[in-house]
Amino acid sequence: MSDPAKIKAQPPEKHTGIKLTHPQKLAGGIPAVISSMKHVYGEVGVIEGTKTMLKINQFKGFDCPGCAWPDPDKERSVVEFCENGAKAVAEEATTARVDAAFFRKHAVEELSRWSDYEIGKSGRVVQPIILKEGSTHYEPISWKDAFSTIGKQLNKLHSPDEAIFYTSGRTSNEAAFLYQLFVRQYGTNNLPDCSNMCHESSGSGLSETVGIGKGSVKLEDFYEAEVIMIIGQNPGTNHPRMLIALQKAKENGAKIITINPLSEAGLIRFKHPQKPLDMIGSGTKLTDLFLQVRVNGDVPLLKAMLKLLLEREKAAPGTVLDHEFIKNSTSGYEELIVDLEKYSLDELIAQTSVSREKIEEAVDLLAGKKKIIACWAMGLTQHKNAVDNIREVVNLLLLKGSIGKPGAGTCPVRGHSNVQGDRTMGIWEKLKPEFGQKLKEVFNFEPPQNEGHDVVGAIKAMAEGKAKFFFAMGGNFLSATPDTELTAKALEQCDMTVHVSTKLNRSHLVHGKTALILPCLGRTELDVQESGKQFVTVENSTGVVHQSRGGKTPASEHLLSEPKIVAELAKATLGNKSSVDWDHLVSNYDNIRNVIEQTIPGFDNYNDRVRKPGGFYLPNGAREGDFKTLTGKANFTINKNPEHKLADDEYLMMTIRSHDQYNTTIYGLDDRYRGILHERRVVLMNEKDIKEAGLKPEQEVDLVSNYDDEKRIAKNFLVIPYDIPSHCIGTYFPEANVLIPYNHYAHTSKTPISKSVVVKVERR
Ligand SMILES: Nc1nc2c(c(=O)[nH]1)N[C@H]1C(S)=C(S)[C@@H](COP(=O)(O)OP(=O)(O)OC[C@H]3O[C@@H](n4cnc5c(=O)[nH]c(N)nc54)[C@H](O)[C@@H]3O)O[C@H]1N2
Ligand SMILES: Nc1nc2c(c(=O)[nH]1)N[C@H]1C(S)=C(S)[C@@H](COP(=O)(O)OP(=O)(O)OC[C@H]3O[C@@H](n4cnc5c(=O)[nH]c(N)nc54)[C@H](O)[C@@H]3O)O[C@H]1N2
Ligand SMILES: [Mo]
Repeated sequence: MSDPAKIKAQPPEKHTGIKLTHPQKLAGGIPAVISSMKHVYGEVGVIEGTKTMLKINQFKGFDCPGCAWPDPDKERSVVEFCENGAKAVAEEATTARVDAAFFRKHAVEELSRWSDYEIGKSGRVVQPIILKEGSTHYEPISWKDAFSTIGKQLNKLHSPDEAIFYTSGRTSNEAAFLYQLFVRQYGTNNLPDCSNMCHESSGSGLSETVGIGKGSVKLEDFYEAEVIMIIGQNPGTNHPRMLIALQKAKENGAKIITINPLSEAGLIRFKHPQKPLDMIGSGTKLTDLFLQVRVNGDVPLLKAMLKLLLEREKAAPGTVLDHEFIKNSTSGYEELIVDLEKYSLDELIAQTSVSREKIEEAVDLLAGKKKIIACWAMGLTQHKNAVDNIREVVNLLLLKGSIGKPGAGTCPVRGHSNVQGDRTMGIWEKLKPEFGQKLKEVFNFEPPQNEGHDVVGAIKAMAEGKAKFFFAMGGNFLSATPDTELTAKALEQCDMTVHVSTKLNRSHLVHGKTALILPCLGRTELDVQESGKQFVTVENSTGVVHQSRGGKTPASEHLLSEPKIVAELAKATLGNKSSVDWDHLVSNYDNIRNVIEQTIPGFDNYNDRVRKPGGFYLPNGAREGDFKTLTGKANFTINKNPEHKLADDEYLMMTIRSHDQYNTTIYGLDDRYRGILHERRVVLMNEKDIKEAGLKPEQEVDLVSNYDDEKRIAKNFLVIPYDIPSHCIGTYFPEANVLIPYNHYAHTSKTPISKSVVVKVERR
C-alpha cells in the first residue's frame, strides 16, 4: 500500500540550474514564434501540429484552450493564436501517452516525487484507471465498472452533502450544464470551482455595484477607448492576444496606464508575431504611464486618484466629472465624497510607493477623458480586500461616467477559456432562487436550497471529515488551492477521489482511499455521439457564446467526452430515480442546448444563433447602462484601506505565473520575459531589501509564513534581485501555495489571499 507519509504533495525542493538574463522590455516578436513552434513541433510533430494550429479560434475550428480573451466578431486572420495558445494546444495534442504499462512501471509514490513538469510531460491518459484501496499502482478498469464503482460510493454516503464536485474552467457549456444538473439531482450544491480562486472577487464587486458579475466591454470598445487602465494583470504572458487589441487601441490614439508592482515586458512594448512589418521594426510602445504600486497598494492609489480628480473638478467645475451620469444613473455619490474627505492625500500616497508626480500624471490623462476602460486580473482579485479593489475601480469609472457607453467600461480579464460560461451554466455553490425554480419547472425535481461548499469550504469539510468523496471535472485541486499540505491531508481522508482529466497531475497522486482517473476528450479532438459529430459551446470574457469544434483524431479510442461521462455517471448513480433522459440529451448536443435555452435567460434560439459565425452576445445590463442592482442604479461604495503591519523582516508575497506555465501545468522552466531561466524555486526581491536583510543574490533561503500561530514553510528558494517595491516579494504558483493559509481570504468572495501573504525570508 502507498504510504501517505511518503507521497509528496509538493514538487521537489532541488534546484534545476538557474540561468539569469536581463528582464525584457518587449513581448512577442521572433522569440515568441520560435517558442510556439518549439512546443508544437516538439510535442505534436510538424504536419499534425500545423494542421491543428490553423484551426485555433476559426469560425469552424475549436476555441483556444489558452485563455478567455475574445476573438474578433467579424474578420479573423488565418492565425488567431499566440504563444500561450500554441503551448496549450501542444500540451493537449502531444503524442506522449500514459497507458497501462506506464502505471505498471511507476508506483503512485514514485510519481509523486517527480516535478510537476515531468508529471505533465508524461502525456495523455488513454484509458480509465483505478487505484484500489491499499494498492500502490493505478490499473485499468472498464468504463462500466468505473461508473458503477463511483455510483455505489455516492449512494453509500450518509448525505449528498458529504460529496464535493469541483469544476475547472475548460469545461464546455454543455458538459457544465449536465454536470450541475446531475449534482443537484443527486442532492447537493457542493459545486466549488476554480472561479472561487480567480475572478470571484470581480463577480462579487461588480454584481453589487453595476448589477452584473461580468465585464461590460466588447472587443470593439478597445478601439474607441481614450484611456485604458491595466491593473494587476500580465497580458504579455497570460493573454497575449490582448496585446493585439491594445496595439490597435494605441494606433487609434488611446493612452495606456499600467498599475503593477512589476514592469512586465508585454506591457512595455509589443511586436505582433504575425505581422511582417512589426517583426523588423521596434514594435509598438504600449504603456504610456507605469505606476509601480506596492503589492495591495491599489485602494490607496485609486483613492488618491479620486481625490485629485475631485480637486480638479473643483478648480474647473463641469470639466472632470460626468454630473449628468452621476445624477441619473448612480447612487451613493455624496457619501463617497464625504468619505474621501477623511483621507489625507499625503498619507494615501505614502501607502502606494508611487510618487505624487506620477499619480498627478495619471490624473492628467484621465481628467479630460470620457471613455475609459479598466482591465484587471489576479493582481486585484486575490487579496483580503480584493472585493474593495474592484469596487474602488468602479468608483473611478462611475465618477467619469465611463460605463454603459462605447469605448468605456469594466473588463475583468478571465483566465480559463470557459470559466465565465461555467458560471452562466449554474456551476456555483450558491443556487440562485430563479435558477432553482427553472430547474424545478424544466426537470421536475426539487433542487437542494442550502448553500454548498466553495473551494475554501470544501477543503475545510474534507479536512474535518465532513466530506468524504471528491470529484473533479478537470483541474488540479491539490496544487491550485492554498495550504498544500493541509489540502493533501483533506484529500487523503476521502473515501474516494475521482478526476475527469486529459493529463496526469499531482491531484491524481495525492488521493483518497480509492482513486479513479476518467480520461476525457480535449478541445482539439473530434467528438462523435449517437447522432454523429458534435460541437460544444463556450463563453468568452466579453460574454460572447460561440462554437468550439474539435477535429483531431482522439488520443485514444477509449476516451469519452465530458458530457458523456456526466450522463453515464448520472445513470449509474441515480438510476430510474432521475427525471432526466440522459441518453437522449447526450446523443445529440443540440438536445442539451435546447434544455439550456429553456432554463437560462439569454439563450433564445440557442442552436440557431450559435451556428452563426462568431456566435452571439449574452444580455448585459451594465453594457447598456441598465444597472440591475438593489438600488436600480450603479452604486458608489465606500472602501477602507488595507492594513498590513509588516515587521522589518516581513514581506508581502504575491504568487504569480511564469511565462512557461498554464496554472499548475508547467510547460517549461523559463520565465523568458523576466530573464529568469531554468529555475522555478525563486523569490523576486528588491535589491536594497536583500542587502538590508544581509542576504546575497542567488542565496538559498526558506520562506516562512505564520498565521494563527501556525508556521508554514516553503523550502529552498533562490533570492533574485528584481525591480519590485520594497518589502514586496514575488514567487511562482504553485510552489509557494504551501505558505497560503486556506482560512484567510477575501471578504464576500472568499478568494484565498494568493497575492498578499506575509512571509519571512530565512537563511538556510
Ligand atoms: N500562459 C498562461 N496564460 C494564462 C494562465 C497561465 O497560467 N499561463 N492562466 C489563466 C488564468 S486561470 C488566469 S486567472 C489568468 C491570470 O492572469 P494574470 O492575472 O495576469 O496572472 P498572474 O501571474 O497571477 O499575474 C498577476 C499580475 O498582477 C500583478 N500583481 C500582483 N499583486 C498585485 C497588486 O497587489 N496590485 C497590482 N496592481 N498588481 C499586482 C503581478 O505583478 C502580475 O503582473 O491568465 C490565464 N491565462
Ligand atoms: N498561489 C496561487 N494559487 C492560485 C492562483 C494564483 O495566482 N496563485 N491562481 C488561481 C486561479 S486564477 C485558478 S483559475 C486556479 C486554477 O485551478 P485549476 O483549474 O484547478 O488548475 P489547472 O492547472 O488549470 O488544471 C490543469 C489540469 O486540468 C486538466 N485538463 C486540462 N484540459 C482539460 C479538459 O479539457 N478537460 C478536463 N476534464 N481536464 C482538463 C489536466 O489534467 C491538467 O492537469 O488556480 C488558482 N490558484
Ligand atoms: Mo484563473
